[in-house]
Amino acid sequence: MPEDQQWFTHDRFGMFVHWGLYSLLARHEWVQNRERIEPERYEKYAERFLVDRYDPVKWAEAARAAGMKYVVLTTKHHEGFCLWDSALTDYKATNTPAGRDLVAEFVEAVRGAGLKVGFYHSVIDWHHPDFPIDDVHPLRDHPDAEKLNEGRDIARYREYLHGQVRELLTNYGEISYLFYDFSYPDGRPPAFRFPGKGREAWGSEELMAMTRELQPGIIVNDRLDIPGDLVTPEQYQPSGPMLRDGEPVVWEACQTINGSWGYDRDNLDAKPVDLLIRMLVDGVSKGGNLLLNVGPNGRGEIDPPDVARLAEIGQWMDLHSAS
Ligand code: FUL
Repeated sequence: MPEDQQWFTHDRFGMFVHWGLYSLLARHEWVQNRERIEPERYEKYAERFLVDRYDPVKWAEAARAAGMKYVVLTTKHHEGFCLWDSALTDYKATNTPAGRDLVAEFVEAVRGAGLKVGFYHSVIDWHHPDFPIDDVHPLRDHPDAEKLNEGRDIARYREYLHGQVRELLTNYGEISYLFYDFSYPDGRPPAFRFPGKGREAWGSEELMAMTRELQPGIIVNDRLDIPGDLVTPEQYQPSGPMLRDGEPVVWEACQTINGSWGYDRDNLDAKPVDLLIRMLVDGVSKGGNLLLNVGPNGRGEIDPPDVARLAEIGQWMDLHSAS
């Protein structure tokens, strides 16, 4: 890895934060898709986005207490809602009762805690009127789906995507890490079978070049349908060092505490803390990082049991650290 990226394999442990309108619905970040909620109906949740318990200083404290060194926030998930004050859409936190740029506050808090700042950004967008309706779009079974799809122009969406990334990488100082994301629920290779998906649709080469130009030294993942700086096994622990063309490659497992990335109120599947610690140790022993997720609730608070889990991980880290 180039020198300015070496912090990543040294630090090894980061916090992933999935937070958006889906957190209000409190049952998985894919809820709009799973329940086929039409954008006009779904966007009404924005009127309830009060974030009265949002205190990113507490998030950063919880990360630091666990021994994590970087924090990665969903600036926009597949639902399309933006946590920052984008000039390119009205579908954003500033137009909700929250009334402010939540990414700006996040960046300040994380940096203030001495941690590195990372962004997650979805290249899929179920709200944008130019994003194609495919068979994993919430409108897939709409009686007029075909008609609604007419005139959707992926070039316009691509311009929006690039413009928003430009905002995120220009207006918030140094950003150390970027997790671009697409995915399909059944694990099939991303539907490059759909027009409007994949490297051409997203202008991946250009997007990657812009990312590096705006933030030299940034670490970018591999989900633009072109290689990145690392590979991102999701919700599984690789059985050994990961290879690309026979050569070891930088990798980071992203893992949930309970199987859901977004806040899932009734979920009782939290992994025990000793398992979370084993996952970290196991990954590090095989040359990987762990990006462990929390899903704050719709009011902006990380569930107290998760905060306690993170503190317990931190106790283990303290006990076993060399200095
Ligand atoms: C996936 C997404 O579809 C999930 O919702 C989550 O964000 C995970 C980290 O990446 O591909």
